[in-house]
This record gives sequence, C-alpha cells and structure tokens, in this order.
Amino acid sequence: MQKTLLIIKPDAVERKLIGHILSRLEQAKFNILEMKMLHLSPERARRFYAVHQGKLFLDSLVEYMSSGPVVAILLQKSNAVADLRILVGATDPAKAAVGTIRQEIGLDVQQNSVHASDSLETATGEISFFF
Ligand code: IDP
Ligand code: MG
Repeated sequence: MQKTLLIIKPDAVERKLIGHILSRLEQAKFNILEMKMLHLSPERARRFYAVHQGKLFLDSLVEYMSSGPVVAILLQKSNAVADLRILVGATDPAKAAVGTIRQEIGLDVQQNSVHASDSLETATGEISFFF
C-alpha cells in the first residue's frame, strides 16, 4: 500500500465540490486516512510550490492557492501515487482525459481544482508538509 496527497484547491472548495471529490476518491477505492481544511498563507503556498521557483506562473499560482480554504487529504491505496495522477488527469483541464476529475470540474490550467503528488518521493514530502 502506498500513501499520497490530494489537495482540493480553492476553486473547488468555493464551488462546493468537496463532497463530490471525496466521492470520486472513494469510488476509485482510495482509503481516506486523514483530512484537514486550512487556509494557506502566501508564504506557505510558495513553500509548497518551491519546485516551481522561476516559473512565470508562480506568483499567480501562490495568489490563487492562498485565496481561500483548501482541503488536504492523505490517501492510501495500492499504487496510490500513479493511480491518483490518472484519476486527477492532465494539468490543463482542456487536455485532460474524459472522466478525470480535472476534465470534469477544472476551470483552466491554473484553477484545475485538485493537486496530486507526482512521485512517491514527492508524496512523502508533501504529506509531512500537511500532516
Ligand atoms: P500538476 O499540478 O499537474 O502537477 P504542475 O506543472 O506541477 O502541474 O503545476 C502546478 C500547478 O501550477 C498546476 O496544477 C496549476 O495549478 C499551475 N500551473 C501549471 N502550469 C500552469 C500554467 O501554464 N499557467 C498557469 N498555472 C499553471
Ligand atoms: Mg506537479
């Protein structure tokens, strides 16, 4: 069993999609181990996205991720990291596969409703960032 992290981003919390996303996760057989709602400060959001230092979209991303509450969710499943990335879909909702969460509810390449850890190593770091 692997662990991974999903974040419900501010656009999805604002649109009352928390329950919908939890339901998608449970339908896909993820175990929800821990869950926390919080409002990231710009400083903390910037630390979370430190890997994107230097990217043109970073300032805008930090502003968006600290614009309202998010929900951090610790998930467990066999092959959890890769399976969650598949369920979440491509970064740009317009390019995400049919049936993925981002294709279904994402607004645009920035406001794409959810974050998912991209490797086992990243997952470990991101889980300890929140839990
Ligand atoms: P990922 O979330 O699919 O792993 P990353 O490339 O790691 O995508 O980017 C992190 C987040 O930054 C994305 O989920 C999205 O919110 C935002 N982002 C990525 N690329 C762009 C862009 O080109 N314009 C605006 N925001 C972007
Ligand atoms: Mg990423």
